Amino acid sequence: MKPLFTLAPPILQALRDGAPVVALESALITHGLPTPLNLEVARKMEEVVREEGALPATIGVLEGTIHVGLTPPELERLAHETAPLKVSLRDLPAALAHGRSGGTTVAATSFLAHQAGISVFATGGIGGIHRGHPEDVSADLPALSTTPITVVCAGAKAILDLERTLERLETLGVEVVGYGTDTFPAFTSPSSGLPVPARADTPDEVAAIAQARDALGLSAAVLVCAPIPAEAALDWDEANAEIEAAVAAAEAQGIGGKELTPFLLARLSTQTGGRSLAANQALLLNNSRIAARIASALCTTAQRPAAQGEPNAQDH
Ligand code: PSU
Ligand code: MN
Repeated sequence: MKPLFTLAPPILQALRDGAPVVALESALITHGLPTPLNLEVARKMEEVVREEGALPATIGVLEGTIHVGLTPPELERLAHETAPLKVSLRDLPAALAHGRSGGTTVAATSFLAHQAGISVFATGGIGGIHRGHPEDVSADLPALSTTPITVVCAGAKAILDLERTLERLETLGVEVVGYGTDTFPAFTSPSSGLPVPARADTPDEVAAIAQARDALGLSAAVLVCAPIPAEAALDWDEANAEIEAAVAAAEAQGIGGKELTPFLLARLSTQTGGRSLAANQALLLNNSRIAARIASALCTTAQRPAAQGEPNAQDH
């Protein structure tokens, strides 16, 4: 019988050795980016993590088996899959039972990375509450509130209602940390102008926040929000106008549910002549680099003797 879950041997070894590992998601490979850019970017993200001295573990589902740490041929298979599923948390059981293949969203990847013992995860932009459809709330949000992991992103995707999304993150107890910024980044633009509750300027500062969360036994993610590098960014007002047009097109075509996010991303790319796609790629690589540095900082500080003998909230 095929296993439900496999952990690549080098990842297992790194985790045993206390070496830095960064989880990467695969819904952006199957549903976020067009072929052949999807495979190219997935490989580049892994490369960037390696450059920073950490091990990448791209997570996905192949023929009913969860892979934590897809091998290069497995990554290629997933990227070339003809009708891949977009696998969020609720989709996992049926995907496994039916032997399906698919890319895991932020919700599913966070859960699986945490199960595997990986503490840091990089993505592009998290899901959230859709513009004009406050009832369409990404499963990413509740998943982040119950998964004690560190997620590095460029905020929530700009196609969303960022204000409502930020509010909901507060309700859910997710620590939102601006990385070198005091405002919530807007995915392909550096700032939404909305203030964030906390700020960190170095990987060590993020590591300290994650460790304090763990010491308290809190269950929610630390969401590290890094602005897209300026040279690749879209102007926020211009991006907003394009997003409004894309949202109107989705409305006119009756697109909703799990198809909405991929539709909006693809539509924006067409509208901006590929500029939103280039920006998406730049922020993914930037987030991967930052995640690797945070994973390394967590490994270094985890060995600090000061951590020993401290009270653990879970023991009381
Ligand atoms: N980041 C990107 N591109 C993407 C995504 C993130 O740069 O396509 C994916 C993530 O997997 C996220 C999903 O979980 O979009 C959100 O989809 P939805 O809004 O349907 O929850
Ligand atoms: Mn949705």
